[in-house]
Amino acid sequence: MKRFLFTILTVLIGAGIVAGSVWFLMADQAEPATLQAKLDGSSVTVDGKSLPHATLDLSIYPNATADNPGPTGGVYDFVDKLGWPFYSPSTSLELPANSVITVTVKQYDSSTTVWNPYFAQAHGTVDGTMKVNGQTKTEINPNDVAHTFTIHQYPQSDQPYFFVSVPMLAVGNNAKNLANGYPAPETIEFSFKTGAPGSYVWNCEDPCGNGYVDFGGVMSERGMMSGTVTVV
Ligand SMILES: [Cu+2]
Repeated sequence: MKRFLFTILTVLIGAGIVAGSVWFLMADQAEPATLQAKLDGSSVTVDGKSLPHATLDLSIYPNATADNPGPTGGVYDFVDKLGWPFYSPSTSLELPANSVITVTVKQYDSSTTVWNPYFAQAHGTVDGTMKVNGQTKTEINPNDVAHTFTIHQYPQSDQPYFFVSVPMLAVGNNAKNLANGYPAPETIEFSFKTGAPGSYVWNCEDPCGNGYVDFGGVMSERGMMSGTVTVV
């Protein structure tokens, strides 16, 4: 009888830990407000098809400051949020379907060498290129990557294939901060085509977090280095 009670107690404690973790992680993963790409009225011809054009502006900051507090909610509200990089103004992105999207990123962070040189190349963009400070390129040096912007499927998905990955050029490690508390940014611009409506995710593939091979922490944190892409 004693052993039976002990077993029941152990199972109940286990269930409590699982339930508590789910609650904790769901609270952490609150989705930031949606940022919509703006249709600008023009159209772009890709593969012989004329498609509507939309733009999306993002920034990547190396850390929050008093004037730029970054995302709220999530684990970094009560750990050391000030020391970690984040995409801004949101990581929840909404894109029009069957359109060409031009994303412009102002990148203010220094480099952490990307583990896999594949993620130092542009993939899934129009013509396979990106513009880095106005220059057309297909790749950058893996040592000069600060972050990546990588859109992909959920595993086991029957939605239209969608994969875009672009490396974000780092500012120099000795770059001086300006009055706003950040160095002058690098500008990365890239365009890609959306297909039919669907729900996707994106994340950074550069080891800018902590934990296992620096892929923990902010790397999986909504509002920082991971988010959603909804094609509508
Ligand atoms: Cu990153």
